[in-house]
Amino acid sequence: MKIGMVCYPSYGGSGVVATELGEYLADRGHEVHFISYERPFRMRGFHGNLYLHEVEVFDYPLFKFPPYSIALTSTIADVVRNHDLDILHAHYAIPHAVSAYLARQMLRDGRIPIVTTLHGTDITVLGNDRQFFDITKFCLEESDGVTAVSESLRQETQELFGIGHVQTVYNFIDPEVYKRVPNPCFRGFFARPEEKIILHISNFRPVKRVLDVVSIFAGINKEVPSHLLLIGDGPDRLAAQHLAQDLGLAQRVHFLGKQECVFQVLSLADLFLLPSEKESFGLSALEAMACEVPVIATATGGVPEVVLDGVTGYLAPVGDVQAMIKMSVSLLRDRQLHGRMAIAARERAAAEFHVDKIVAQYEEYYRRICGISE
Ligand code: GMT
Repeated sequence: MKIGMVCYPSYGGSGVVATELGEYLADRGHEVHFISYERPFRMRGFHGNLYLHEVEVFDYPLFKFPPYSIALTSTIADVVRNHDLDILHAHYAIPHAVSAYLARQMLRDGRIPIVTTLHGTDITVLGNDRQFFDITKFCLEESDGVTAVSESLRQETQELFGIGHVQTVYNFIDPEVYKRVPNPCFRGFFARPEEKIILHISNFRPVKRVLDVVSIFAGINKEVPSHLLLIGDGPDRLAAQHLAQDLGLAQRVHFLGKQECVFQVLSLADLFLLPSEKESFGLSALEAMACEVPVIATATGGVPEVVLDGVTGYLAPVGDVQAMIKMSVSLLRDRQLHGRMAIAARERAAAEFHVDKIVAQYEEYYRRICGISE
């Protein structure tokens, strides 16, 4: 099939999922056209089946706000026309599903099917906002297919918008890429052999509760000498840095910024923290599990569908820092329990969220939406 993949290119779950999905579909013989405002950051090198169409926004002194959604719409329409696409797959409702719908309206010669994949905050934050509610509902109703990355998000979407045709397709992992590759030399940069390494990865938005990450770490470190590595960047980074300094932990909290080979850092970690306010899936937790890192997270959104409480990590109520400290300390102190959870995490990630299984589900979904029988 010829597939148009409309996505954010930046550091963040929806862009990562869209990019990796496009690449695996290309490996399986599909022609995939990424449409985005720049090269998706996780995009690999050259591939004969992969194309990138960068959206250029015309700037003009009259525009206080450059009209990105309009530029995106005309780029989508051009790509559909020039490459004879079979289907458009919009990741994240705003503005991608809206622009896909508008592009289809512009193309009078056909009715290209649109699949919209909801990733979380497009529904839980933007969709809940009065300004975006009606347009989100409209473009979901106009999409031929809508998928959600967890059962929890599917239910929330259906309850919020009253639409029936939402299918859960989980996020995925390639266990050949995400696997534990121990590197004592790298580990030695951050911690002595007897110290533990705690990891957090996110875009440091308030919804991730990065300050809780630092507070949980402070509690862990009192009991079990450790270091905290933080990957990513975003609005709460400065506040987290200040909190670490105020708690006297500046030498133990390491802000590594955005990193590409995340599995290398995951391979150093003993524990992964994800104390988010909301989390429709928790891709970073899945990546950690695949690298044999048990997860301490909040029981919010789709996280309990990924992290099995007491099996691949522990779950606590949002904001319950003390509970997360207690769970972390008891796990880090019990070598056998930690080993069992690490293996269970890897097994669950590789079995339930294997890239081959999930990409096949998307292919099947595309065929159904396009009315193609096998
Ligand atoms: O909100 C973010 O953290 C980024 C967002 C995105 O779309 O880039 O992530 C969401 O999508 C990811 C991929 O499907 C999910 O793993 C994250 O759980 C989800 N984030 C939230 O729901 C907060």
